[in-house]
Amino acid sequence: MYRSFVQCAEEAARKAGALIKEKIGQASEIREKTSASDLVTEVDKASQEIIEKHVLSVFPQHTILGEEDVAPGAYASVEALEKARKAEYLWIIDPIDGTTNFIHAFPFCCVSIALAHRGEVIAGVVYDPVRDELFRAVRGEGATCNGKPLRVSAEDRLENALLAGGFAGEPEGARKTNLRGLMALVPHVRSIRTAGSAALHLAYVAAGRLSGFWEIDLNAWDLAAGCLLVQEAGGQVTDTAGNAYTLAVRHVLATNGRIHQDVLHILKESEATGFESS
Ligand code: 2AM
Ligand code: CA
Ligand code: CA
Ligand code: CA
Repeated sequence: MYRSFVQCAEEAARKAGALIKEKIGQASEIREKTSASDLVTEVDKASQEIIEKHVLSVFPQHTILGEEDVAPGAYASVEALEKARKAEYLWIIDPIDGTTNFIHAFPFCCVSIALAHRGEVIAGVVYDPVRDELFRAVRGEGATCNGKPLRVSAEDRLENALLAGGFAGEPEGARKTNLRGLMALVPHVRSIRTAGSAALHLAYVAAGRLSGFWEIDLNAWDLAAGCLLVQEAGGQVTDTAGNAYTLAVRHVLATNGRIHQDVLHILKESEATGFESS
Protein backbone atom coordinates (compact mmCIF):
# COMPACT_ATOMS: atom_id res chain seq x y z
CA MET A 1 0.00 0.00 0.00
CA TYR A 2 2.81 2.41 0.96
CA ARG A 3 4.29 1.64 -2.44
CA SER A 4 1.25 2.98 -4.30
CA PHE A 5 1.37 6.14 -2.18
CA VAL A 6 4.98 6.82 -3.06
CA GLN A 7 4.29 5.94 -6.70
CA CYS A 8 1.58 8.61 -6.78
CA ALA A 9 3.93 11.14 -5.16
CA GLU A 10 6.60 10.34 -7.72
CA GLU A 11 4.23 10.78 -10.66
CA ALA A 12 3.03 14.12 -9.31
CA ALA A 13 6.58 15.34 -8.65
CA ARG A 14 7.71 14.42 -12.16
CA LYS A 15 4.74 16.20 -13.76
CA ALA A 16 5.34 19.37 -11.75
CA GLY A 17 9.11 19.06 -12.23
CA ALA A 18 8.74 19.12 -16.01
CA LEU A 19 7.06 22.51 -15.75
CA ILE A 20 9.71 23.84 -13.34
CA LYS A 21 12.51 22.72 -15.65
CA GLU A 22 10.84 24.41 -18.62
CA LYS A 23 10.24 27.68 -16.73
CA ILE A 24 13.36 28.08 -14.59
CA GLY A 25 14.58 31.68 -14.81
CA GLN A 26 11.48 32.67 -16.76
CA ALA A 27 8.82 33.42 -14.18
CA SER A 28 6.64 36.28 -15.40
CA GLU A 29 4.66 37.06 -12.25
CA ILE A 30 6.94 37.47 -9.24
CA ARG A 31 5.08 38.58 -6.12
CA GLU A 32 6.32 39.40 -2.63
CA LYS A 33 4.51 37.45 0.10
CA THR A 34 5.86 39.05 3.30
CA SER A 35 9.10 40.67 2.03
CA ALA A 36 11.50 40.97 -0.91
CA SER A 37 13.02 37.63 0.13
CA ASP A 38 9.72 35.75 0.46
CA LEU A 39 8.45 35.30 -3.09
CA VAL A 40 5.89 33.39 -5.09
CA THR A 41 5.48 33.04 -8.86
CA GLU A 42 2.79 31.76 -11.18
CA VAL A 43 4.88 28.59 -11.53
CA ASP A 44 4.72 27.84 -7.76
CA LYS A 45 0.95 28.04 -8.04
CA ALA A 46 0.78 25.99 -11.26
CA SER A 47 3.09 23.35 -9.77
CA GLN A 48 0.90 23.08 -6.69
CA GLU A 49 -2.20 22.69 -8.84
CA ILE A 50 -0.61 19.93 -10.90
CA ILE A 51 0.38 18.02 -7.76
CA GLU A 52 -2.96 18.47 -5.98
CA LYS A 53 -4.91 17.43 -9.04
CA HIS A 54 -2.82 14.33 -9.52
CA VAL A 55 -2.96 13.27 -5.87
CA LEU A 56 -6.72 13.84 -5.61
CA SER A 57 -7.34 11.95 -8.84
CA VAL A 58 -5.75 8.87 -7.25
CA PHE A 59 -6.83 9.41 -3.61
CA PRO A 60 -9.92 11.67 -3.67
CA GLN A 61 -10.62 11.14 0.06
CA HIS A 62 -7.19 12.41 1.19
CA THR A 63 -6.43 15.88 2.63
CA ILE A 64 -3.86 18.32 1.23
CA LEU A 65 -1.64 20.94 2.85
CA GLY A 66 0.23 22.92 0.20
CA GLU A 67 2.49 25.91 0.87
CA GLU A 68 0.68 28.20 -1.54
CA ASP A 69 -2.74 27.43 0.00
CA VAL A 70 -1.63 28.90 3.33
CA ALA A 71 -1.79 32.63 4.13
CA PRO A 72 1.57 34.41 3.58
CA GLY A 73 3.70 34.43 6.72
CA ALA A 74 1.59 31.82 8.48
CA TYR A 75 3.51 29.17 10.32
CA ALA A 76 1.83 25.95 9.46
CA SER A 77 3.93 23.36 11.22
CA VAL A 78 1.86 23.00 14.38
CA GLU A 79 -1.29 23.31 12.32
CA ALA A 80 0.08 20.66 9.98
CA LEU A 81 0.59 18.25 12.83
CA GLU A 82 -2.92 18.82 14.16
CA LYS A 83 -4.42 18.55 10.70
CA ALA A 84 -2.38 15.44 10.04
CA ARG A 85 -3.57 13.76 13.22
CA LYS A 86 -7.19 14.48 12.37
CA ALA A 87 -7.06 13.72 8.67
CA GLU A 88 -6.19 10.08 8.24
CA TYR A 89 -3.97 10.87 5.26
CA LEU A 90 -2.42 14.31 4.77
CA TRP A 91 -0.28 15.23 1.76
CA ILE A 92 2.25 17.94 2.59
CA ILE A 93 3.41 19.74 -0.54
CA ASP A 94 6.11 22.25 -1.37
CA PRO A 95 5.48 22.95 -5.07
CA ILE A 96 8.87 24.65 -5.55
CA ASP A 97 11.41 24.48 -2.74
CA GLY A 98 13.97 27.10 -3.66
CA THR A 99 11.71 29.67 -5.33
CA THR A 100 14.40 32.36 -5.08
CA ASN A 101 16.81 30.07 -6.96
CA PHE A 102 14.09 29.25 -9.48
CA ILE A 103 13.53 32.96 -10.15
CA HIS A 104 17.27 33.65 -10.51
CA ALA A 105 17.91 30.59 -12.74
CA PHE A 106 20.26 29.23 -10.06
CA PRO A 107 19.76 25.53 -10.75
CA PHE A 108 19.07 24.24 -7.23
CA CYS A 109 15.38 23.77 -6.55
CA CYS A 110 12.99 20.86 -6.21
CA VAL A 111 9.50 19.58 -5.60
CA SER A 112 8.85 18.12 -2.15
CA ILE A 113 5.88 15.84 -1.46
CA ALA A 114 5.26 13.91 1.75
CA LEU A 115 2.38 11.80 2.98
CA ALA A 116 1.54 11.61 6.68
CA HIS A 117 -0.69 8.96 8.23
CA ARG A 118 -2.23 10.14 11.54
CA GLY A 119 0.60 12.63 11.94
CA GLU A 120 3.48 10.32 11.04
CA VAL A 121 5.29 10.82 7.74
CA ILE A 122 5.19 7.49 5.88
CA ALA A 123 6.37 8.41 2.39
CA GLY A 124 8.33 11.23 0.82
CA VAL A 125 9.62 12.32 -2.56
CA VAL A 126 12.07 15.11 -3.37
CA TYR A 127 12.55 15.68 -7.11
CA ASP A 128 15.28 17.85 -8.65
CA PRO A 129 14.09 18.47 -12.21
CA VAL A 130 17.37 20.10 -13.28
CA ARG A 131 19.47 16.99 -12.59
CA ASP A 132 16.55 14.59 -13.01
CA GLU A 133 17.23 13.14 -9.56
CA LEU A 134 14.26 11.54 -7.81
CA PHE A 135 14.82 10.89 -4.12
CA ARG A 136 12.19 8.74 -2.47
CA ALA A 137 11.66 7.20 0.93
CA VAL A 138 9.09 4.86 2.41
CA ARG A 139 9.00 4.46 6.19
CA GLY A 140 10.69 1.21 7.16
CA GLU A 141 11.78 0.46 3.61
CA GLY A 142 14.77 2.76 3.07
CA ALA A 143 15.51 5.59 0.68
CA THR A 144 16.66 5.68 -2.93
CA CYS A 145 17.87 8.13 -5.58
CA ASN A 146 16.84 7.13 -9.10
CA GLY A 147 16.37 3.60 -7.77
CA LYS A 148 19.76 3.29 -6.03
CA PRO A 149 19.77 2.82 -2.23
CA LEU A 150 20.86 5.85 -0.22
CA ARG A 151 23.13 5.82 2.80
CA VAL A 152 24.25 8.79 4.90
CA SER A 153 27.98 9.59 5.08
CA ALA A 154 30.19 7.64 7.49
CA GLU A 155 32.07 10.77 8.55
CA ASP A 156 32.53 11.00 12.28
CA ARG A 157 35.00 13.89 12.50
CA LEU A 158 33.50 17.35 12.39
CA GLU A 159 36.68 18.72 10.83
CA ASN A 160 36.08 16.53 7.74
CA ALA A 161 32.36 17.26 7.52
CA LEU A 162 30.68 19.29 4.78
CA LEU A 163 27.51 20.88 6.17
CA ALA A 164 24.72 23.01 4.76
CA GLY A 165 22.58 25.68 6.33
CA GLY A 166 20.08 28.24 5.15
CA PHE A 167 18.59 31.68 5.64
CA ALA A 168 14.83 31.34 5.86
CA GLY A 169 12.68 33.84 7.69
CA GLU A 170 13.05 37.36 9.02
CA PRO A 171 16.36 39.27 8.95
CA GLU A 172 16.11 40.25 12.61
CA GLY A 173 14.82 36.88 13.82
CA ALA A 174 15.59 33.56 12.18
CA ARG A 175 18.29 34.88 9.88
CA LYS A 176 20.27 36.29 12.77
CA THR A 177 20.01 32.99 14.59
CA ASN A 178 21.11 31.10 11.48
CA LEU A 179 24.05 33.45 11.14
CA ARG A 180 25.07 32.83 14.77
CA GLY A 181 24.98 29.10 14.10
CA LEU A 182 27.01 29.53 10.93
CA MET A 183 29.66 31.60 12.69
CA ALA A 184 29.87 29.08 15.53
CA LEU A 185 30.14 26.04 13.24
CA VAL A 186 32.37 27.28 10.44
CA PRO A 187 35.68 27.10 12.40
CA HIS A 188 35.00 23.43 13.25
CA VAL A 189 34.00 21.94 9.88
CA ARG A 190 35.47 21.46 6.41
CA SER A 191 32.98 23.94 4.97
CA ILE A 192 29.38 25.08 4.90
CA ARG A 193 27.11 25.52 1.87
CA THR A 194 23.89 27.52 1.82
CA ALA A 195 22.38 26.74 -1.56
CA GLY A 196 18.76 27.78 -0.91
CA SER A 197 16.61 24.65 -0.89
CA ALA A 198 16.05 22.97 2.47
CA ALA A 199 14.43 19.88 0.95
CA LEU A 200 17.27 19.34 -1.53
CA HIS A 201 19.89 19.85 1.18
CA LEU A 202 18.11 17.19 3.24
CA ALA A 203 18.12 14.84 0.24
CA TYR A 204 21.88 15.47 -0.06
CA VAL A 205 22.35 14.52 3.61
CA ALA A 206 20.47 11.27 2.86
CA ALA A 207 22.74 10.71 -0.15
CA GLY A 208 25.93 11.25 1.89
CA ARG A 209 26.90 14.33 -0.17
CA LEU A 210 26.56 16.41 3.00
CA SER A 211 27.12 15.17 6.56
CA GLY A 212 24.56 17.53 8.04
CA PHE A 213 22.04 20.33 7.50
CA TRP A 214 20.47 22.75 9.95
CA GLU A 215 18.15 25.72 9.54
CA ILE A 216 15.93 27.83 11.76
CA ASP A 217 12.33 28.78 10.95
CA LEU A 218 11.24 26.32 8.32
CA ASN A 219 7.79 24.92 7.75
CA ALA A 220 6.32 21.42 7.57
CA TRP A 221 6.43 21.38 3.74
CA ASP A 222 10.15 22.25 3.66
CA LEU A 223 10.98 19.34 5.95
CA ALA A 224 8.54 16.43 5.86
CA ALA A 225 9.84 14.52 2.82
CA GLY A 226 13.54 15.38 3.31
CA CYS A 227 13.55 14.37 6.97
CA LEU A 228 12.09 10.95 6.13
CA LEU A 229 14.81 10.57 3.47
CA VAL A 230 17.51 11.24 6.07
CA GLN A 231 15.96 8.86 8.62
CA GLU A 232 15.52 6.09 6.06
CA ALA A 233 19.11 6.54 4.84
CA GLY A 234 20.34 5.86 8.39
CA GLY A 235 20.70 9.45 9.61
CA GLN A 236 19.29 11.35 12.57
CA VAL A 237 16.77 14.22 12.62
CA THR A 238 15.93 16.37 15.63
CA ASP A 239 15.03 19.96 16.30
CA THR A 240 17.96 22.23 17.16
CA ALA A 241 17.38 21.57 20.88
CA GLY A 242 17.76 17.82 20.32
CA ASN A 243 14.08 16.77 20.50
CA ALA A 244 12.79 14.12 18.09
CA TYR A 245 11.51 15.31 14.71
CA THR A 246 7.75 15.73 14.33
CA LEU A 247 5.67 17.68 11.79
CA ALA A 248 5.60 20.57 14.27
CA VAL A 249 9.40 21.09 14.11
CA ARG A 250 10.59 24.35 12.53
CA HIS A 251 14.22 24.52 13.65
CA VAL A 252 15.88 21.41 12.28
CA LEU A 253 19.16 19.53 12.52
CA ALA A 254 19.58 16.51 10.23
CA THR A 255 22.89 14.65 10.14
CA ASN A 256 24.51 11.29 9.44
CA GLY A 257 24.02 10.60 13.18
CA ARG A 258 27.74 10.39 13.97
CA ILE A 259 28.29 14.14 14.16
CA HIS A 260 24.85 14.97 15.55
CA GLN A 261 25.77 15.56 19.20
CA ASP A 262 28.83 17.63 18.29
CA VAL A 263 26.79 19.96 16.05
CA LEU A 264 23.97 20.19 18.61
CA HIS A 265 26.47 21.13 21.28
CA ILE A 266 27.96 23.94 19.18
CA LEU A 267 24.52 25.28 18.22
CA LYS A 268 23.41 25.24 21.86
CA GLU A 269 26.59 26.93 23.08
CA SER A 270 26.13 29.68 20.48
CA GLU A 271 22.45 30.10 21.41
CA ALA A 272 21.58 29.42 17.78
CA THR A 273 18.78 26.95 18.43
CA GLY A 274 15.78 29.22 18.11
CA PHE A 275 14.96 32.87 17.73
CA GLU A 276 13.50 35.57 19.87
CA SER A 277 10.05 35.82 18.38
CA SER A 278 9.20 32.10 18.67
P1 2AM B 1 10.83 28.15 -0.44
O1 2AM B 1 11.74 28.35 -1.56
O2 2AM B 1 9.81 27.08 -0.67
O3 2AM B 1 10.21 29.40 0.11
C1 2AM B 1 15.91 28.83 1.95
O4 2AM B 1 16.71 29.08 3.05
C2 2AM B 1 14.94 27.74 2.29
O5 2AM B 1 14.06 28.25 3.28
C3 2AM B 1 14.07 27.29 1.17
O6 2AM B 1 13.85 25.91 1.37
C4 2AM B 1 12.82 28.12 1.32
O7 2AM B 1 11.67 27.51 0.79
C5 2AM B 1 12.70 28.17 2.81
N1 2AM B 1 11.95 29.27 3.37
C6 2AM B 1 10.97 29.12 4.28
N2 2AM B 1 10.48 30.32 4.64
C7 2AM B 1 11.16 31.25 3.94
C8 2AM B 1 11.10 32.69 3.88
N3 2AM B 1 10.23 33.38 4.59
N4 2AM B 1 11.94 33.31 3.06
C9 2AM B 1 12.82 32.59 2.31
N5 2AM B 1 12.91 31.25 2.35
C10 2AM B 1 12.09 30.58 3.14
CA1 CA C 1 8.06 30.09 -0.17
CA1 CA D 1 10.13 25.54 0.93
CA1 CA E 1 7.96 26.71 -1.87
